[in-house]
Amino acid sequence: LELEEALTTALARKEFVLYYQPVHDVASGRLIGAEALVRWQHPEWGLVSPNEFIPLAEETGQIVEIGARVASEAARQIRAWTELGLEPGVVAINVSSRQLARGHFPAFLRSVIEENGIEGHRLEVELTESSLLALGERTTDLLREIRETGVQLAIDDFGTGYSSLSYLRRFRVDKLKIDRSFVNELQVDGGSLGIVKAVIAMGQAMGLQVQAEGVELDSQLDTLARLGCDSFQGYLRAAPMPAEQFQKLLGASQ
Ligand code: G
Ligand code: G
Ligand code: MN
Ligand code: NA
Repeated sequence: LELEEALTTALARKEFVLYYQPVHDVASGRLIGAEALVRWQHPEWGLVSPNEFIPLAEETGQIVEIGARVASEAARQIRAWTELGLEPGVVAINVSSRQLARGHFPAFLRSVIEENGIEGHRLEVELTESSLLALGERTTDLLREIRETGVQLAIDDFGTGYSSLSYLRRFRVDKLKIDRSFVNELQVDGGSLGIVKAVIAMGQAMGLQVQAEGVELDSQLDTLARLGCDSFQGYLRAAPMPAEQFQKLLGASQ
């Protein structure tokens, strides 16, 4: 209850900020975008990780308001960078099933895009396999309506949930993000190599982009390059960083 009240206060005081983790093209190494990750800048507790408050916010429903702030802020930032003559690429945001289930998420996205005057394809929405399943019958329509806004769709943590081939055919998405647990074990466990190989091959066969998460080692990146993975993020290149720092990277890369 205390944390719930603290989150309400945090919303009122606008204490949520976005960090950006750079996303790079595997083949060329070029910077092609970022994943926006929320943090809570608490006046006494300092920077609070989303792991500490997203689960509760999902339970209380506060995730809807937090998620709305995240989407608006990402769009505002894309606009600001574009106006500075920078090319931010595609910025991904994480969206919980509760956010999707409530109200009119596609219409909300559309208004965010229009109010900030950005192109829809500048934004990417990351959904997990479990949120897709949680929505049941409504998923197909919701995904179609999201794609109609021009926003790209990615399946986050791919491979950790119910990774079914039939839903990949049914639900049209643009990208699969290979969960970092598989990338992490690439060099130690033959099983993970097989999974990563299979996901990349499947993505290619279905015309989907494949992005690896949590790349920490050169050897992991080498393997991903050899297998034809499209893009990656991870500590090897950069951890999530404040907007100003990402802006410097954008400036330096162009
Ligand atoms: O950013 P970090 O590095 O600590 O993220 C921890 C977890 O919090 C991840 O699973 C990530 O998907 C989730 N997360 C980060 N930002 C958001 C957000 O804006 N909305 C939702 N729903 N989850 C987020
Ligand atoms: O669940 P999701 O994939 O949205 O969350 C991404 C999480 O992974 C964030 O907590 C982010 O800080 C973290 N992360 C990003 N790159 C790396 C990495 O190279 N190694 C590890 N261990 N975590 C990472
Ligand atoms: Mn994510
Ligand atoms: Na992930």
